[in-house]
Amino acid sequence: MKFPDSFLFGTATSSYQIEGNNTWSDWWYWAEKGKLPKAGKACNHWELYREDIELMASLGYPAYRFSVEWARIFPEEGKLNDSALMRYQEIINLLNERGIIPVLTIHHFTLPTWFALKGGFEKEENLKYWEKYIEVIAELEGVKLVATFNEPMVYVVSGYLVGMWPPFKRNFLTAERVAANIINAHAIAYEILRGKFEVGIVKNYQHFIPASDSKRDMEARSRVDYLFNWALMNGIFQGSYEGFIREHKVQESNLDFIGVNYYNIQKVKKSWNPLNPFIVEDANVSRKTDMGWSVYPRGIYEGIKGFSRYERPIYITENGIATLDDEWRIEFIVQHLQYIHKAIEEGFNVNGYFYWSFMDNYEWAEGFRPRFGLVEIDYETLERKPRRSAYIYGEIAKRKEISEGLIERYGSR
Ligand code: IFM
Repeated sequence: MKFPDSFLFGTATSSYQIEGNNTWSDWWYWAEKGKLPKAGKACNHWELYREDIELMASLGYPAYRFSVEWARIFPEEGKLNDSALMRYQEIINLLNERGIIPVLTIHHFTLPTWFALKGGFEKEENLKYWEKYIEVIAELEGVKLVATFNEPMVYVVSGYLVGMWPPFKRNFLTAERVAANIINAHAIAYEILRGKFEVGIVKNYQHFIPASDSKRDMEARSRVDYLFNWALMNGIFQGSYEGFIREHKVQESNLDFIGVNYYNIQKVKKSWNPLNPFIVEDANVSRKTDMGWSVYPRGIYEGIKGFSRYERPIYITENGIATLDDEWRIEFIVQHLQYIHKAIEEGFNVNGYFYWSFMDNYEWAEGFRPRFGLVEIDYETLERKPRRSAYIYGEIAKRKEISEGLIERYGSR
């Protein structure tokens, strides 16, 4: 099963999840208050980045998606930390020197605490701070693909609708205002960065099925699918965002590529509670991962089909599994790649695949328990130990091909 020569195989991480000691970030602030697990040194990547890039190169991964931490670059309002910016430039340079294509994400869930305390993306007037940050990002050299936001709807839903993540709010109107401001923030970034980089967004695709074949549940599925998967994307292209309750006028802009993150399948049920009209839960179609998620490889193909409506190059910017059963990880990778291959064969414009994650890391409100990594981290010693899946994925990435033996053993038929 051969992939095109230009297809990018890589791995993904994000700054807060691996760097350690991001003391100026809002997640750190809330962890200190006891509302979140502490990230502490995480994988100590901020100090061990050279070794990590070396390991990545030795495993044969040709691309790497990572994020920069706004709070490191601007630890205080108006105060640029040049040395942090230079460190990110050094990381990009090292990746290029080792033949690894860097893909950069500008916002991956965390904020500088000072910005969060001003109301973050709840307030349109705060976008002036975002603009300053983007002007600094524009100085980076040696990157082609830049994503403005990672999984904006996950950010909105987790932080403003179900209240599990900072700032722990549960309010439909606030949530949709944040989504609208993120669309505006994307537009600001697109305007400043276009031409220099290929500028896209990374959107989580959630595969939803109805909890039953009743009309109520089928309609609920369509509505949730629209609100979660497509409304924000449409907002970017159309200048009008349909929120949970209201329509918002937003700044129309563009995307040079679309990053799609895909993990699992969920079912949607209509509830009788008008304040909480939809029940969304695990679809229960497979053994559960350590995140409590069901695996459904065909969903990645459905996601690609869905996002192809925007007629932009697609990259699978995340796909992965939290498990200690590394054989299952290999099966997961092979089966999802089979469906990506099918999409490419059918003519869909898919250009890359990034496994989440290069190494075990801080999984947000779940702390360090879930293990998504190709590389295991011993959090006591911070030793990196590649799992078997790390080598197998390296072989796939180097050859841009899944061997018959792998398909025979792990593939779906
Ligand atoms: O760890 C996260 C990542 O930060 C965003 N996408 C999903 C991953 C697994 O939950």
